[in-house]
Amino acid sequence: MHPPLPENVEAIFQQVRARNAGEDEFHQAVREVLESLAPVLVKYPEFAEQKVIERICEPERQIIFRVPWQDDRGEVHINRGFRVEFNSALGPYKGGLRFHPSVYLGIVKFLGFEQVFKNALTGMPIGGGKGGADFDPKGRSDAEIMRFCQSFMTELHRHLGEHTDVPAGDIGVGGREIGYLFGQYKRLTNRYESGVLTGKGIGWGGSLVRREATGYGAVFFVREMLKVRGDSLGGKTCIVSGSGNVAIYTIEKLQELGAKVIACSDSHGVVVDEQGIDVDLVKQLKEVERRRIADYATLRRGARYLPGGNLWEIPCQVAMPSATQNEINGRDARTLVANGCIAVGEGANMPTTPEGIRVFLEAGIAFGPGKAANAGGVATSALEMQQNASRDSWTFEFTERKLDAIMTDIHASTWATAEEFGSPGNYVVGANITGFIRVAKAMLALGLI
Ligand code: NDP
Ligand code: 2IT
Repeated sequence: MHPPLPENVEAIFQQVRARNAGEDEFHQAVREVLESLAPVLVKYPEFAEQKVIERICEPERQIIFRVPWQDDRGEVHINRGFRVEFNSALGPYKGGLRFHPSVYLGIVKFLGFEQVFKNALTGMPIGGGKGGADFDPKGRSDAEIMRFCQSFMTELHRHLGEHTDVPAGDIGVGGREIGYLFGQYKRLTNRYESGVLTGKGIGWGGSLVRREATGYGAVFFVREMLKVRGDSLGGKTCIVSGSGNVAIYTIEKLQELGAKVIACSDSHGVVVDEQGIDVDLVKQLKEVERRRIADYATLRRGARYLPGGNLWEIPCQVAMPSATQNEINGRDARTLVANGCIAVGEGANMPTTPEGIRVFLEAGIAFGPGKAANAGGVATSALEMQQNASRDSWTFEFTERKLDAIMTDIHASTWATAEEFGSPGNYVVGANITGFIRVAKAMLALGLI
């Protein structure tokens, strides 16, 4: 099913599999990068001689810890917390925290591994890491969320620092959780160390545009992919999976650029609104009232709710998966292509299965992999760190222009690398190789690390 790897790289992959048994998502993320690397090892034989691939696949440090907390009725719960500090060749470990019941070491490691190359692609001085907990925030009160965050940070704080490891949000972790986490870090350390977390609120060290950045950035990346094809987003019919942070600001920017978004979703079902999704209503439901997307259809005339529906069966020209990993399989990809989809931009991390990616690439549609397309979130986190370091705060317009320039640059460099290494138009190869070379060169320059 997978294309073969060169013999020496296959041996490395088998070793990674054996050393990290049962971590399927991590294996999947590693395999995808290794499949891109054959021409890199020809140009840079020192990477193989110095075992850079083996080193990059082994996290620098993995922290697993107990998170005990009490719910509002006084019942005790125990969750498992993680922080995988993957690679610090380019800067402090940087990457989000995910609170979701599916979280285990394999998920955190796949996310951390991808983060290393994504962060390198931004051109900013940030290494890669990821963390989280198998905690389910659904249905929990503010007080329960606060107690969980405080307990989580009570252990994690000793591993963090503005020059060491700088977490941010991911699934289940947004502005509210970052506030509780930052407050506890501040109490434990007696330091107002703004740069230790990003995604903070405006008024206490946060950056304008960070909330919007992943979604806006993903749309800028798709705009660039269409531009090289002599096309634009104007008038395009789009679908966006999820209805969380990334999905909401993807919808908002698509609409600003003249596209029509007719559907979005959550883990329970799909909402279809042929007039175009009312993004302010989605914000009110999800960001303020924390309700399900099903309620959208009861509040908006003409909208339909499909419980358990498959979003990818809705015909569109542009699809932006923005919910979770492996949400588009081979069959979904074939359906999208058959229905006329010409561009896919991954707002989520690894939302397309390897078979799905092959379908898109073979069909010749514009496919923007998450490492490149969703890098705007972490890039704007790095802009937040810059503002914290200089005790400055920039305007929305200035910060958005910087984000746009970074995404345009990531598009240009992944495009150029794909061409240089013999896979023109293939942004998967372009992103994997560009990120890998930047990290590998720094690792070699820093000695045997
Ligand atoms: P949110 O928690 O804000 O939203 C997640 C959305 O995805 C919700 O609509 C949720 O539905 C849905 N979802 C989550 N898990 C599943 C699942 N297992 N099956 C189906 N639907 C699911 O998270 P974000 O928007 O921040 O993150 C979305 C994706 O973007 C993730 O892959 C994340 O790693 C990636 N990402 C996030 C960045 C950021 O800055 N936040 C940056 C770069 C990438 P429900 O409410 O029903 O669970
Ligand atoms: O996957 C990601 O890039 C994120 N969740 C954002 C990480 C960050 O540090 O802003």
